[in-house]
Amino acid sequence: MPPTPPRRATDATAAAASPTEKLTTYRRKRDFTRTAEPAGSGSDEPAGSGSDEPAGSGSDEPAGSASGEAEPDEHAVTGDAPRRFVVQRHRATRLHYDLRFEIGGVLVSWAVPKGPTLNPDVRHAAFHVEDHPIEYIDFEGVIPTGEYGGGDVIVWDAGTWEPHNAGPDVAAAVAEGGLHAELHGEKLRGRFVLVRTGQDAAGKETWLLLHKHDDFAVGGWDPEDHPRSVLSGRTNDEVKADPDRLWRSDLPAAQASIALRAEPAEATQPADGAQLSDRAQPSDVTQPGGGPSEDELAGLDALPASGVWHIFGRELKVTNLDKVLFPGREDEAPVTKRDFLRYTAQIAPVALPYLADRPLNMNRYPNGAGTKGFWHKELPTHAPNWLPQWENPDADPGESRTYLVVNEPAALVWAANFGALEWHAWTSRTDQPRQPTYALIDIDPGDSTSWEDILVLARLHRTAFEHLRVLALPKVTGQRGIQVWVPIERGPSFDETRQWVEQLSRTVGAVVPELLSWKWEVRARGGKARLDYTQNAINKTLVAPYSARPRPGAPVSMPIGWEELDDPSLRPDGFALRTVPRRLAEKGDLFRPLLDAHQTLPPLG
Ligand SMILES: [Mn+2]
Repeated sequence: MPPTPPRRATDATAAAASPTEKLTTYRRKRDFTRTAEPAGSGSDEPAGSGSDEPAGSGSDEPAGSASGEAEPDEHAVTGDAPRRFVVQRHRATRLHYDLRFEIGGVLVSWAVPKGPTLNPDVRHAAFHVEDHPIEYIDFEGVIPTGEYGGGDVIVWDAGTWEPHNAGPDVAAAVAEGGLHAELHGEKLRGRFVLVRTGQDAAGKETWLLLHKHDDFAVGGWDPEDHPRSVLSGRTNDEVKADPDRLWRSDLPAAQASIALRAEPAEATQPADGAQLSDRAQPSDVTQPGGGPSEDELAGLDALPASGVWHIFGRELKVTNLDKVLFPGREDEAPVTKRDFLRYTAQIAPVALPYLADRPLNMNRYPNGAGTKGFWHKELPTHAPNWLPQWENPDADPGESRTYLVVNEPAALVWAANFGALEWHAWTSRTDQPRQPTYALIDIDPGDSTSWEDILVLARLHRTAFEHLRVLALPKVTGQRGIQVWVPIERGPSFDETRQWVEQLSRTVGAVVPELLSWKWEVRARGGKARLDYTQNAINKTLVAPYSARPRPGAPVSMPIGWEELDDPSLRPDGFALRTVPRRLAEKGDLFRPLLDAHQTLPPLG
């Protein structure tokens, strides 16, 4: 075995350090002056420049911020209750597993590229990385893309553990370069050994992780054969497609885990390991109030006409709050910008899965829905630095190049304050902009198309998709039409997708030729409806689910159930900003099944 390297200062003091002192490295790696690198993962990469620290320093730390400081974990202090451990499968620059032990009120951590295994015949390299705050123990979700260490994280295993060789001072054993741990997880059980072997070229401690030949050993066991989260049952792919949470390492640890969707209050921050797997499942979650807190909403109400709103962990400068953005409908009061921002914050966690990782085309009406709007795609240079954005590498000179990407709820609130009354996300994602993830059917009414005609066309599509056994879901547009959204696995081009939709539309349309025109120009259509397949193209969009429309009363483009086509009270503009929260509380997000679908479009006979 190579000689033991000199201990780093953090190790030498680890045994005696308080949780506050132990988190110093973690804090140093966060830069509070700008969007910091995530969750310390900048340095828990198994390879790379993890030991480089950004320029920010712990002195930027807001007072009393980390809860490891305010409320040291009771278990660690008393030593009575079981110690917890977690293994997070983290896809960042490289896939690795983060093995974290609760020791002294923090998570003492190793990054293991090949993962922990029950196989006693192999030894896997491990890299001792900085301690993480205890709040990270149940984090599952995404670390913002575009930042170092950005990626997706699942709670791959969790449970309790006991030290075996350490006596009362486990931190000292780690500092000495050896830890024997008896794990009681859902996947990992039995005796594991971590032993320090040296230092890599970057100065990072190298260790080996192995499983003893005990009753729990399983020859040939491979962690990659057991890919699902013990928290949610989901894979990294599934969490990435529809994350529940975002980790904002520039915030104090107690606030860093940002809910991206509404969830019951009891679902947050389990108090002990036993609750880790009791967390509410995403499907339980419908209440839009779980996004912004009461305090955050009250903060908006308390602002004068302009000011700084603290929302979703960001400071947003908001303006003209009392301006009317939407005239009232019938005898309702008009909708002010303050009302619109409140709605946006409430709906953002619900709408986020349909916007995330996609360029956003903003339909702006800075002077309100009664005026003429315009498309705005280029993110303005005055936009705050933390806004997620994407550079379109294929943009022609003079064409929009830098797009807003709504990867966190506050980004949508920013867009709303910017006057984006309508949100149109691309149907492709930024990493593969030429491959759509939805095929879209747009039942677009003409001047003489009645609502009954639209319903006839929508029901024909319902029948068609039933026959095809393809998952597709409708939404009303908030104006006069209905759209059908069809989730597809990436692969086919926009051209192929558009051809499929055209073929389907012409087949359906042949049943009711009297209702439809296939003419391109509106004037040539004779007032008839059109099945508009042409929006299946790069940078062409339909209005996003839950977006408002620029009409009196702020109607909303709302997902509906297929059976609602037979509800005589259904109207294409029947859901509006003031009624959507109640509807969501009753029905939930009816588009949610689209997010878990993995389907390809079948050949059409
Ligand atoms: Mn990691």
